[in-house]
Amino acid sequence: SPLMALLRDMPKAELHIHIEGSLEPELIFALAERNQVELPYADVAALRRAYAFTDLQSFLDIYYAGASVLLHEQDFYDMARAYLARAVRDHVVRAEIFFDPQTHTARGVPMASVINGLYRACREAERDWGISCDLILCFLRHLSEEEALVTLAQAMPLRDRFIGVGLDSSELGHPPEKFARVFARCRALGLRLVAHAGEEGPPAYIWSALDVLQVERVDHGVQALQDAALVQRLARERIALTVCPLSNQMLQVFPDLADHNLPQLLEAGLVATVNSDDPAYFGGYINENFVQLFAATGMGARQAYQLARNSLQASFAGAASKAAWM
Ligand code: ES4
Ligand code: ZN
Repeated sequence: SPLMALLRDMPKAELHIHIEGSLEPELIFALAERNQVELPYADVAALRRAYAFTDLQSFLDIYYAGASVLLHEQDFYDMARAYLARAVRDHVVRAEIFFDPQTHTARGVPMASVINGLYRACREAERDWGISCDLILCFLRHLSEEEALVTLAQAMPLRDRFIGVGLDSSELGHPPEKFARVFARCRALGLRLVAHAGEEGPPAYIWSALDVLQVERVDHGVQALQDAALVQRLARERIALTVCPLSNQMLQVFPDLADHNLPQLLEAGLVATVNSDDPAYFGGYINENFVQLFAATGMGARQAYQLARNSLQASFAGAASKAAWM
């Protein structure tokens, strides 16, 4: 239909993609073979059968197991190259890519292998396909702030190879304020700041991401609608929410896409965007998120244009790039 063609073809930015969540089962098994890593699954089909999630933690356990095959700079390059090729097909003109260094440094992988592999894939994709991309380093919130500070120090020799920092992993019990000092240091370093908040967690976590961490965007943020004063704050300050519909469905935040609150977020005047989160695990890349969300909720062309415009506007690309896209 014309609407589905519009959703697929319109230029868009992807602002919420965990690169380790783009690892397809076939690539997981290929890298396991190449690196002689033993997996607790017999084959691709057995791994896929394990993708039956009940909440965020049940997903994270399998996501960290999948990432265990990444050892060398070339592995990180291959993963990011595959994602960026896929994003170009979905008419993504700008990608801001999360990575989880602590998942890898904890297994003895050097920080430089992680960042250099991802960085080379970004520069080559810009050269080969014209997509604009940058990296955002995420701290794992189930670990301590001291461990986040060590991670930041390890990344400092490569400071020019990522544009910002984020906060991800298990939300409940790990509020943003646990990371106040490390985010203050990142802010002083001129890094852009984002954090996951209000995925499973309460509106209070979104407030502290804004007030304590001073983030510029909120990842997920769908629980904001429970707090009218928070909605007013997000709308007034034009703080973008990077919403991930298929992720929310798979992790039972909105078990039925028809009940997703993205239409209400837009109606409330919020700068909502559509993103894929972990596309290899949640059943689709960014265009699949758009198509399934619109099919389920009955939104139309007006909302499609609004979401594409929001994504480009909320990106950390330079003003000249944004002007060229919009
Ligand atoms: C994640 Cl869906 C989600 N939530 C929090 N942290 C994550 N890391 C990767 N995917
Ligand atoms: Zn996420």
